[in-house]
Amino acid sequence: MLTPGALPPAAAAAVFRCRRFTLPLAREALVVGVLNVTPDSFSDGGRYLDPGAACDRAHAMAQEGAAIVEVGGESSRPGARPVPEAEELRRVLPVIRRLARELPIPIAVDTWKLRVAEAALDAGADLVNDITALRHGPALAEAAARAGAGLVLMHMQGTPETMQRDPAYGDVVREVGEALESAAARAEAAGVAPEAIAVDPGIGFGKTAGHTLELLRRLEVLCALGRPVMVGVSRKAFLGTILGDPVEDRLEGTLAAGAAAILKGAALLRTHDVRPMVRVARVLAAIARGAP
Ligand code: HH2
Repeated sequence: MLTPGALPPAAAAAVFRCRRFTLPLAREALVVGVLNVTPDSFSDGGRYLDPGAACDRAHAMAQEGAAIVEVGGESSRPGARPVPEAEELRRVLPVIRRLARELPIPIAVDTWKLRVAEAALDAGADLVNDITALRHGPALAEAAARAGAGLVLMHMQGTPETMQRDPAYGDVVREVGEALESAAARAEAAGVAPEAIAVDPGIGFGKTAGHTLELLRRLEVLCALGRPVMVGVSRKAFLGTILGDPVEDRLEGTLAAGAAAILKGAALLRTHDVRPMVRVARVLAAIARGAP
């Protein structure tokens, strides 16, 4: 059971361990750069299908200050259907293999499929982002534990295909928090180190704009779980609902919502717009320190 404010955000682990890397969390919120090697992702679909273009983009994001680059081979936008495993592997493996040799920062793979996660870890990925929060059993966590990899557990009500039809909650913050804490406990039971686990409320995954705004408004309750919280507001539909803008024109909304999440204690911001989000995080960290 969650008690709002039971633990201050500072009680969260001060580092996030992902295999070859140990990322500090106390200094400033870290930015996770999104790299979708898919034809149909809602924002960058079709832009990085060529592995060379994808790797160039990953290097650019690292230069812009990303702390992690996340490679995804299956869109999870509302209405999306699962991609066959072989196709997802074909998309992500060449990019992860090359980036593992070249990139000075950790590489995440965005997948809920055990075989894809295992192959990505073999190819050199440092963490797995599971948008189903171990819904398919503990094997994904066991694979992450064997590799010493990080694990992000994201909340989703339903599946991408159906999740936005009629999402419903009693208290969305309490339900999401309890589900995430239970998933994190299962990950620990499967052998993942507590400092290698982050949780994510899953903005837009089986949530109305109202649910999303309530989650952001009370994000400190999730941060009080004492685990690093990742938030992915980047260019998402709730920003279109508020401002009426199309996907390609949601930068200010992304930065405003990202800043709000940081001020509530989010440790990791998952975004397409790395440079501006990094600059926002740096200024907020300087204000929190009271020194440049
Ligand atoms: N959002 C998306 C995908 N994966 N993972 C986490 N942990 N948190 C998120 O908010 C999140 C996620 C959706 O964004 P994107 O990857 O840009 O689009 P698509 O699913 O269409 O590829």
